Amino acid sequence: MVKVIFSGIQPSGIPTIGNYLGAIRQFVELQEDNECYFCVVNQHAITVPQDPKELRENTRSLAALYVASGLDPNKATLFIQSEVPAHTELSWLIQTFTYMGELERMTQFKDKAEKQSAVSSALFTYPTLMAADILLYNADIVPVGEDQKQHIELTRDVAQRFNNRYGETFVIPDIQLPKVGARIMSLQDPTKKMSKSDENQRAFISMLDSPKQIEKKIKSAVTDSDMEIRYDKENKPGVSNLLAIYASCTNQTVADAEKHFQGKGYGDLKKEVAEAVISVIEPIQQRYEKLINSNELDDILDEGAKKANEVAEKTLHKVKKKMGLIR
Ligand code: ATP
Ligand code: LTN
Repeated sequence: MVKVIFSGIQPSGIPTIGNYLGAIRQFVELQEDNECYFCVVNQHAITVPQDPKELRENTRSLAALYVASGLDPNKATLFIQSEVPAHTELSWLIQTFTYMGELERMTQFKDKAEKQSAVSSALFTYPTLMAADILLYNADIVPVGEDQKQHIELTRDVAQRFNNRYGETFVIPDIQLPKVGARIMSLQDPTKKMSKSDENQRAFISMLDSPKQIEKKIKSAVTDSDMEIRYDKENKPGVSNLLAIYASCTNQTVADAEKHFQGKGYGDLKKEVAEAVISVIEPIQQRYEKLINSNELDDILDEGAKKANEVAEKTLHKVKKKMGLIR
């Protein structure tokens, strides 16, 4: 049966290989047999300060990377969140039945708030915008990395609450995690997830890094002082992360990757991980270069926004009617 799929990535930087392996690659598979919506969630990015020029560029880059990674505008709807006003409007409505206590428990909020000198109220209500994104399209499935589990659970809770209060309206979405690559860790602190907004450039591999930069960053990745290549996240987080990246890039299990490196040293491991990453990323970069300044990209995004607006408007109208907001 055809399922409705929704997911989004923030243009808070250039996507990392974590975003690719944990999210975009699944999107490409899912578009084949499902009704898919993939969004550049720029209004999520502004929950922390952004430079307008950079935000505009990163938004375009992310859209181009979606297409360069294999998302096909004939199969999936690709669009920019701020071009579909229903998202922010539904977010407000959802806030009226989301509790402070629920939002206070969100670990992403706590992590991000800690890093800000001033915390915006939008960072706090962020999960209600995410719920709106998902619920507007009646999504059955939300493919995301493990870090987003709590937000999806909250989305389910508030959707269920609305349905109980106002009658069946929202589809209750399920999360879908990737088998390998659900959580790629920082190269500099392998107990933290790899993040495109990390201040330390060496902590992440961006999808637009050159092969030289990739080699350098992996070479300087934190490992440990013993010499054994073994998957053990507790005691060997750095080596385990490199194994997970290798396994994910070469489409094998972590156990197979472990076997492959038996008897080899950290130098070999790093060299092969870099090669594996480069061979995944290079063809994407070639397509990206052709797209980034093209009118084709604008046409794809215009068409995507048009389709998304049609679906989103319908759901929003239904919700407003049930809440007594339509004259
Ligand atoms: P930011 O640095 O701004 O917090 P981010 O790099 O963490 O951003 P998001 O835009 O929040 O990325 O996430 C986009 C998608 O990529 C989500 O589905 C998320 O789960 C997935 N993702 C992000 N980082 C990783 C990672 N290190 N490993 C696997 N998946 C990831
Ligand atoms: N919160 C997510 C990004 C995001 C998202 C969404 C993912 C915003 N809206 C809707 C899936 C569905 C993040 O920080 N990774």
